[in-house]
Amino acid sequence: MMAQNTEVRKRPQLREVEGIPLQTATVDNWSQIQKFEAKPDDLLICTYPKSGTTWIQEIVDMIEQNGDLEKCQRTIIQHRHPFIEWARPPQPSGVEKAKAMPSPRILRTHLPTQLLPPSFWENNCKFLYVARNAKDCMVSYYHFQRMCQILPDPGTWEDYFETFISGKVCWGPWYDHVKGWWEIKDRYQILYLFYEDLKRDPKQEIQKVMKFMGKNLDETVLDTIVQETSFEKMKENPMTNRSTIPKSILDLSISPFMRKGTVGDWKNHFTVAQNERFDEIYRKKMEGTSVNFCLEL
Ligand code: PPS
Repeated sequence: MMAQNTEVRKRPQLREVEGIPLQTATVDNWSQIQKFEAKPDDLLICTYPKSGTTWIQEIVDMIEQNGDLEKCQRTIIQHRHPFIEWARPPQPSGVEKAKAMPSPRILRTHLPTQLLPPSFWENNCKFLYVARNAKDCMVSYYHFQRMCQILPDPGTWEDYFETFISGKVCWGPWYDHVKGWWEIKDRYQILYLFYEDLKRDPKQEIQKVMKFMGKNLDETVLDTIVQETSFEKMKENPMTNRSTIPKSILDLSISPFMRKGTVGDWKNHFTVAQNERFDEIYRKKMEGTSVNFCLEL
């Protein structure tokens, strides 16, 4: 019991920027992040947490490397595309890693539109956004926070349900994130994809990404990318499954990072009452937007 309490106390709390909870080191580094100098040929992968970031990163990298899996094995996925708001001193920050990277750069963020460094808009960069339905996101985020020692302890599923619906999770409310990127998608170079579409028809979605990146790959290369970026392959791949991360950061014995990779796992977690309550809140929060999500395949 004592040990459990100590563990809870060791977990960090979040701080806010413009009402959005973020990790303390990110907030401490905020002015450097806001001054980030984007370049016109940057491609920024944007996601709400647990929406398929790792998946789309591997897809983008495989496209970039023309389907050469060996080149994609050069380093773990987290090191391939600098995470611009990442800060964990004394390691180099995401901004510093991006600065050191040769162009054309592929970067990533979980930031909502209102917190993105302005130079991304000023340089009319390309944005690749992946959205996932809120219920599966919540479930995935819950299991992630159970095992991610550098985020707050999620408490019980019932506790976390309340935390998530009120948007008091790292990177803020899901609703505003997906709506924010959706509403500006026709004003900027934004390819807006859905996790559920990637599951249903990976080849078609990968083709969209390929075109967006200005690449043209053979059918056989595309087929290789579809195969190598499947959940099963990525779960076995030490470069994508987070197995090299120290237990003090990600405790994979609590929950694997590559957990289920399905659409509709929320049905194994939501009670009937939680589902009704969620749907009611969702209707209000998502009123007036045309973005639509698929909850089962
Ligand atoms: S993070 O921590 O925000 O970067 O996490 P993120 O990568 O965005 O999301 C993790 C979830 O995506 C699932 N995933 C996949 N699903 C299907 N196919 C592939 N290839 C794939 N790769 C990762 C991963 O399993 C997490 O979802 P859950 O529902 O927890 O399994």
